[in-house]
Amino acid sequence: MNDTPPSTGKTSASRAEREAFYARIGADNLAPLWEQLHNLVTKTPRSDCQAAHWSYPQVRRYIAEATDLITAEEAERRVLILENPGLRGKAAITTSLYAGLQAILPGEVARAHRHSQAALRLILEGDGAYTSVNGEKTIMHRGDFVTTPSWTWHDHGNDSDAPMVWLDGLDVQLVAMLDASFAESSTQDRQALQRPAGDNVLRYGNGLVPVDAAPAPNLASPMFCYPYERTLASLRALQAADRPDPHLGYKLRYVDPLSGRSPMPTMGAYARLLPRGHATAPYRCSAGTVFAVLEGSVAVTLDDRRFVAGPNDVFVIPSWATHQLHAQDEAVLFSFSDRPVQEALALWREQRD
Ligand code: GTQ
Repeated sequence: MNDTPPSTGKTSASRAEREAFYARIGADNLAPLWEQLHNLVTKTPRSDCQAAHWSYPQVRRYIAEATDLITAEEAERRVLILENPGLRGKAAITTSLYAGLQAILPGEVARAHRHSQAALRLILEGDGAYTSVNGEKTIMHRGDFVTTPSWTWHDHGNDSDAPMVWLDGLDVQLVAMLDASFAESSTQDRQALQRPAGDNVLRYGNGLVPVDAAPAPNLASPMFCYPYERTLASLRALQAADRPDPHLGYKLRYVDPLSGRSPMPTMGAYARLLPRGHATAPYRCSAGTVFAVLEGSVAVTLDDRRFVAGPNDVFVIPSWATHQLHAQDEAVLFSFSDRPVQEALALWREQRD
């Protein structure tokens, strides 16, 4: 803690003298680095973020209560925030990211707005509700990955006959840290549509793009829906032809078809398949990561705890926490993290034991 500068031969001052000095300079908005250097520049990441697990059946009961308590219209977004137990009160699931479970009932609308925070959705329950993004509707099905990039108008609605629930992931804490939050409400509940539903998938998602398509100023993929059936087919192709990576199983990243980069600059999203019985070797990386289970179940083992996550459960692994995943049945997992930010800034690290 107390790293005294090299001695010049003078007697060190007493603790009391130093404390008195700190108090005097404190009044002038100064502080001694040597009292906290090793807390600022740590050997490895030291996070308040903890590993945590939310059981879907349990949270689903609270969601049902929430839908009785408040309408989507009153709430604007009817969401239960997944609060990391080490970061309570901050609406954070990791140090940089927010996650929540959003519910929308048949006939409800979550009105149009836009904000500088980027959002992603992973559909967990229901079939046929929509999100509209910048003038285009996408009809959502379980397992679909949908993005609403920074400053895009978006509204949600449910014209199906069953509740829809999805996982929201936003870069709220990252944007807050940068003091770069801007938001605007639309005067319309539902934004005007300019293209047929699903246009983006056909226009950009078939290994073709319009000849003059150029990257958007918000660095976001023009494809904003990644249908689950395609994700599963890609995972199955890997499984049929390759051996699983010992640390990762079969793992894919979602990409912007124009740039090959992550669909949004601040969050990366990933899909992976773990064959039945597959146990990953110990792994850690510097991006705290949020997982959702789409198929099967996985036992998650960390240094100090173990839990089993089943369908639609969400769990979070903090930065630099060594973990292993053991697929009890064949498992398909979705995950997201701030990895693209760390990579862009040359900060991202991983360790494979
Ligand atoms: O759907 O636009 O969970 O703006 C938090 C903030 C969802 C959304 C959240 C949001 C949204």
